Amino acid sequence: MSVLDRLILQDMIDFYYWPTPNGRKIAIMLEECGLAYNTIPVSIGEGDQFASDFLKIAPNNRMPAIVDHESGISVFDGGAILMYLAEKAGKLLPQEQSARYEVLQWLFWQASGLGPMAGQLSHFVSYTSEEHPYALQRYGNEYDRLLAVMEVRLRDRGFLAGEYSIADIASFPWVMSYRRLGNDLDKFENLRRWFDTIKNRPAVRRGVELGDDWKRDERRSAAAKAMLFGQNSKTVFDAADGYFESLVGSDEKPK
Ligand SMILES: N[C@@H](CCC(=O)N[C@@H](CS)C(=O)NCC(=O)O)C(=O)O
Repeated sequence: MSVLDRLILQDMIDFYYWPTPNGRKIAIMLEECGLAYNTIPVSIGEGDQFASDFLKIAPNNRMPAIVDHESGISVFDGGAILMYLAEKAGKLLPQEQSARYEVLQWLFWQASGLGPMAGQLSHFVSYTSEEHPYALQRYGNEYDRLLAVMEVRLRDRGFLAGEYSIADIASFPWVMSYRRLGNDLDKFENLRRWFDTIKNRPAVRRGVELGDDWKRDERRSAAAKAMLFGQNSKTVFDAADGYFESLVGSDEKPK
């Protein structure tokens, strides 16, 4: 590696990533901002999120997370990462206070509403073997309601906060999953326009494709399901004590 390559790497952003909707928000943002980044796969079905070095950056044992080697700052959780990158690049989050809060309220709406509700729906649609009609109805209705909130908002503007922003980038991957989540965009004419406009942005395409060829059914194996969906306080304490790392390279299965 040349000295120049080493200098470039030193200033790059390490991007801890796995190709899921939450990961893709940040892949899209990095591409939109044209920031140099080094992708570090966090194979969540294999337990990479419990590695002690990763937990120092992301104590919630969830990706995405970033480390910006230029500033020395690390950030976990999608909304905070989007704000950090927007401020670093001077893009997609206005400075002016009222425009900034237009964006931030929709960013927090995504982080506290659309993301968690679609995430729960996704769990019951794709990752359980038993029937859960109440959960499907509850989260399916809530996802449908949230799409309608976007539809009404987009009746008289192009994007959630007027101009294209981090609020749209945060929301896009969870709208992108609409078919798998049992919805369609037929009754959401303006949301469909918004979706098509964003989908066709070259940076969005590049972000969505990142890791597309990696192993995709990681959450469906029995071991992965046990790793991902049986977590409780013991998991967090075990991870903090290095238990998962002690399993690497051994035949022992997680308790
Ligand atoms: N609020 C977080 C959620 C991140 C999240 O839920 N990541 C999931 C994948 S989509 C994860 O890393 N799961 C690992 C695990 O469940 O142990 C964000 O938006 O960044």
